Amino acid sequence: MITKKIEKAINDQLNRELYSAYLYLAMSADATAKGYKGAGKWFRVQFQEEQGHALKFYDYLQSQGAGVVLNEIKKPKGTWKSLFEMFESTLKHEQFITKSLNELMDLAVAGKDYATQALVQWYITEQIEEEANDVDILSMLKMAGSSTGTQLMIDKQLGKRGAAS
Ligand code: OFO
Repeated sequence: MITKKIEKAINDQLNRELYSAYLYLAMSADATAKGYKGAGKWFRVQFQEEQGHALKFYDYLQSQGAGVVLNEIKKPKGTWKSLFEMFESTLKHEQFITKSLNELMDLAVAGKDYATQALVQWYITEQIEEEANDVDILSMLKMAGSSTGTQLMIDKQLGKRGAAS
């Protein structure tokens, strides 16, 4: 059983995860349209991962007999100037998600809600990997600079990303 306060906070986080999915689908479309098929695939896998994150909160709410509230999902931006800008926005967004998960954890700790703490810990651990991946990709893109050849090599590498688990 979870409190109404935690229920509302989880529903807000569920909406953020759905927005994340939406944002990465927009990036996938833009990258593919610009000829970066590898990045297009990378973001499509990320879109699927975020849907999984949203569903994990959804299932938890239902397992607790709490209500699922599906709010409006904000419209994401549609175009980015470069792959670098795209991954810069990705890292910034993930840092925002980490912050919101930390706040959710604070609420769960304050309410001595151990089940929610265990759930949110899973996401916090996942965020370490997500942010590290973005930092790695950004540093590769920084090294590539304006070299189209190197950017295309990185794009090819991004396209090797496997399906979402
Ligand atoms: Fe991109 O991470 Fe969800 O939580």
